[in-house]
Amino acid sequence: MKSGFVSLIGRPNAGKSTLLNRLVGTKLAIVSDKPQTTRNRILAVRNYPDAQVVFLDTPGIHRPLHRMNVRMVEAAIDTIREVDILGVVVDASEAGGRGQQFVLDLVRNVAAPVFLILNKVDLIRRSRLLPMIDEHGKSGLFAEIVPVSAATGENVDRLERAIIDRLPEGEPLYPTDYLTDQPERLLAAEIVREKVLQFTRDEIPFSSAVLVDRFEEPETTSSLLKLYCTILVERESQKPIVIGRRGEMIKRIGTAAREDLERFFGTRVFVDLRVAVKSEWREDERVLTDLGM
Ligand SMILES: Nc1nc2c(ncn2[C@@H]2O[C@H](COP(=O)(O)OP(=O)(O)O)[C@@H](O)[C@H]2O)c(=O)[nH]1
Ligand SMILES: [Mg+2]
Repeated sequence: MKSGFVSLIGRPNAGKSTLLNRLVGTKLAIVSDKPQTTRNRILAVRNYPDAQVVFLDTPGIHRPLHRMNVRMVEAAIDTIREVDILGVVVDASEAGGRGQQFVLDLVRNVAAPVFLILNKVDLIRRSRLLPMIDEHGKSGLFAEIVPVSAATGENVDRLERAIIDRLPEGEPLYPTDYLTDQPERLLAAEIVREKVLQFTRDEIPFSSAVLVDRFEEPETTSSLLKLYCTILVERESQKPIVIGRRGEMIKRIGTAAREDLERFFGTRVFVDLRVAVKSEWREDERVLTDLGM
């Protein structure tokens, strides 16, 4: 039996959360086409016949401009020295710039084997892949270089096998029915936030957060799970954007969230959303702690 921790780190939008969800077969981490979607480290366990792998999804590594972002980047970097294998996820369809170089420099002196995961290969021509693998191979930084598509699942099985090969021998670290360290109320808030990111544009994705005011589990199998949330925004002018004309936007967010929540929890769900303005919440330690950061 093998077991160990594997962290997925990288630039924002590389596809770390999509890959985590693919690896554990459940949507635990929300995904969007906006950078900085993931704000917490998310632990998720996958059991194989001969191994237990504990995957860590992390916020993208970027230059932090707010206290919130400092915590996000720290959460990612803190995993580097705690894991048995480090997975650096790179968007292979984009040219690597200084941000990517910063991430590669971070893993230079790591004792654990470092895997380079070239993601989004569904977006590039095959002929571009080999030179890319060659190039990164020359750096001597990586124990393995594995091209995958987290979106289609292509080659993810090869990545899993390579990970298990390199894990230390060991008994499972978590009970086999343990999936994630994310509390249900936080998972619920994240689903609401995903819909905010999906339907709103411009500054809202970066300056909004979702606080759970109440999370009531159904008392009987036929009753409703009830979720009461406040969507925080930073400025008065952002409130009407989230609410929408005649409340259309907030209704759309609530309906889409409810559908996902019902699928996730396997029960009927009632969602109540409010919008509140709290300026500079991204600098407020108490709010950040309430958000599980
Ligand atoms: N085409 C394609 N898109 C992907 C792939 N993996 C992730 N994405 C998309 O890239 C965006 C960022 O993904 P996400 O998992 O949130 O990235 P993260 O910030 O690294 O966690 C989303 O729009 C995903 O749907 C992939 O393998 N192929
Ligand atoms: Mg993410």
